[in-house]
Amino acid sequence: MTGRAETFRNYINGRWIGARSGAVMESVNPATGEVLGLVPKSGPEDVDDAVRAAAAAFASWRKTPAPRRAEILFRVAERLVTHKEDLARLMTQEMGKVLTEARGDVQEAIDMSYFIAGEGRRLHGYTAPSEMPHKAAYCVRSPLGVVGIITPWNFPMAIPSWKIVPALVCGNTVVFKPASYTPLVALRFVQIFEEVGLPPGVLNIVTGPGSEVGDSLVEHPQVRVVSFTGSTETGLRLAEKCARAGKRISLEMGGKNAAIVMPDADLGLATDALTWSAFGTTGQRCTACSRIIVHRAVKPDLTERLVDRARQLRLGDGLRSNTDVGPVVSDAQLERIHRYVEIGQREGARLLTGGTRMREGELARGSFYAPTVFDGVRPEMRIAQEEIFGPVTDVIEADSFDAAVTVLNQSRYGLSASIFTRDINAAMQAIDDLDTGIVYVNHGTIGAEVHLPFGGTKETGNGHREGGLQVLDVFSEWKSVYVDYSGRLQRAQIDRE
Ligand code: UN1
Repeated sequence: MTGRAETFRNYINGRWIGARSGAVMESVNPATGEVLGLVPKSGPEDVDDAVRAAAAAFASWRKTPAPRRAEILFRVAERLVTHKEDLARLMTQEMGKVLTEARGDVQEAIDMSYFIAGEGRRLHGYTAPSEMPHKAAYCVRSPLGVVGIITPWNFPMAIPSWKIVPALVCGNTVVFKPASYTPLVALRFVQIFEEVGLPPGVLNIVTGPGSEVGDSLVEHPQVRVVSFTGSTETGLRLAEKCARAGKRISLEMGGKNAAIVMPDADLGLATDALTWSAFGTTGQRCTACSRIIVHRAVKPDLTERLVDRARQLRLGDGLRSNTDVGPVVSDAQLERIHRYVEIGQREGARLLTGGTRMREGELARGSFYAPTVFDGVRPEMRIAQEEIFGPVTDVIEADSFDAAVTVLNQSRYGLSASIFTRDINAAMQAIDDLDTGIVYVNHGTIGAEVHLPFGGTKETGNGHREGGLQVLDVFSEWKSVYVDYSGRLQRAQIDRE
């Protein structure tokens, strides 16, 4: 995309239309500062149009047999395969992750679409024997209605797919509000559903600021369920609104993920995995490893290896094949990350490498931050407690397995955890005792697969899961069915003879 920026539109009721106000906002490449496109800066009136369209489309979509709904979703998967490369390139341009990772993000949406489309022929309930003769009892999943979906910019296609595809297979209709940093990928994703023949109104997208579009979507009386991924602060605020209206909300929020490295670990493997977990996606994953809890016996060795690797990482435009780490998503994020680094230094942590905005040469055009490693971090420091969402990781020393587990669990969050050890007993005890939704053994904290439940404990979530079959519970309601074919009144719990 060069020259004059193209103007894009919302997709509402099967039509591409601008915001009613006519307002637009920019999507900017964080590696170059180039404006990639203009998208609607929508408001509550556009949300209302979209929700009404979705509510109207629900009447026939819920009655479309689930295997037929799934056929459309299989076609989405196929089309994503065909367009994987151009989608990945757009993603790299729009939010900065390197091209290999952007391909992985699209692949995750492909995996999710195939996986969940398969559920169109299952969506299993169960049958149960009744207490009464000549009476059938079983349960089925029913859709809820209009689902409001609010997603972040760090996985601009994977995370929307985790929500949109299961919502649709269950028979709901959707209004999707993507992150303001990544509207173009989101619009292109929605266009793919249009191209494969999803009926008008079933999936709608409205771009615009969270405070306007997100809030009015959550508050809209015709929205029955909300699925949100983003910060804990915003998530809990939206949850309050939902609680007042008696709506279901599935929250996927912050993380402060940690890995434990025991003295018997394969340190080469741990270095590879932790470099990837801390600095992959420029540290902007909710599963990123931002605390490395290492046993005293191997701390000098592991720290030296990590620092060495962090220094070798090449920063640059993610479209270049020799780039290891792309920019962070914006200058605002860059400044936030740097503030945390200053906080860490004030708290007495030792900066081993990084800690600087990168402004030499071509990097001056974008939002680049040097991969950063802190040593001498104490578990209660703010840099060890608060989510930084950037290429910054802390080394924390522990002198035993028990101490390491205690430090790992000493967090308000509980998304992903990992342990490096060759001792099967230590690994299994960690699996028992780590209070997180995801545990890895001899692997970093990132890289969850779509067919297992994804989510976290404590302030990371509110008990729901994405991915796995568990996601179907977010987007469906159970209906229990009793069919009495005895021809007489049979009172449950009472007529026992
Ligand atoms: C996120 O960081 O918000 O497990 C999602 C992973 C990826 C998804 C991360 N599959 O790291």
